[in-house]
Amino acid sequence: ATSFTQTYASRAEKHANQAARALLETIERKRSNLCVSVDVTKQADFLRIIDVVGPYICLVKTHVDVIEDFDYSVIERLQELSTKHDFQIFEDRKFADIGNTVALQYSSGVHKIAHWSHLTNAHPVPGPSIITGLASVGLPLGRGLLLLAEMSTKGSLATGAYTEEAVRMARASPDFVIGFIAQRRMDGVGLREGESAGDEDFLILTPGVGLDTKGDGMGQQYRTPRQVVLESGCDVIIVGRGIYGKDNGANPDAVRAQAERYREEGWKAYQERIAA
Ligand code: BMP
Repeated sequence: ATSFTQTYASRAEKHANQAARALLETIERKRSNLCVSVDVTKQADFLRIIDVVGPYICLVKTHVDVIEDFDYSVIERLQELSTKHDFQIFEDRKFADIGNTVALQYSSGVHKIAHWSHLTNAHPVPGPSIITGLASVGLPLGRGLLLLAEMSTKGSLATGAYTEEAVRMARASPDFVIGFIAQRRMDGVGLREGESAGDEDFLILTPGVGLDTKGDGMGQQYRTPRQVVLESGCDVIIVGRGIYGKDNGANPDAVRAQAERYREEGWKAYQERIAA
């Protein structure tokens, strides 16, 4: 069986990277392949939303640089919530510079991402040295990296040969690169003649997920959990505004209801997939 029909639990057993294993185990334990993306600008909104959705998710995705009243105590609260509700953390930093610079951006500055974020991601545009730079910081801490192989936005340039090169870059660093931000399964993509996929198992985390709208008027494109998990073979659905709405999650009951709804849809699609 390919990873398409394998359970999260059986994939966890085989994964060499600690962060990948932890995520897969969390998904299985909580029966949730839902990641919530909490893109709000106030600490209080950020922490309230996470506390409400915590029971229904495997992963919290952050953009900590948008928090206006950021200080390091937000991270400490986030870590407490991660323990309380049993979820992993993914700072969606989208690194895109030379190895030396990304190593500094990952380890240092105000946010010290590597110290608290189990997963982070990078654009493959600089080439393999971006992985070397990030791995020098992240590997000793047991972290995992996702490469942006595709994007959800209209007119994305991350297609075709670019996507294939991203997968080749990942294949060359299996200890640290655990998968992709992408819109579909990537097993075997970009293999050259005579190469085989072996037992590679990339995790696919997929943004651009929404049940009620097709887009946001700024290029975002939404697909349903069923399209993403069952039809495209992705592993984790990433949902932001579909869960916390237009009012920064002011109504906790509404946020909870949406989190339950997306969790349910994502899990149903997975169960159908492994039964295929
Ligand atoms: P929303 O569900 O509200 O559209 O949010 C999607 C989130 O996923 C945002 O945080 C965005 O930065 C991120 N994202 C995306 O939408 N498409 C991509 O291709 C890659 C992303 O990281």
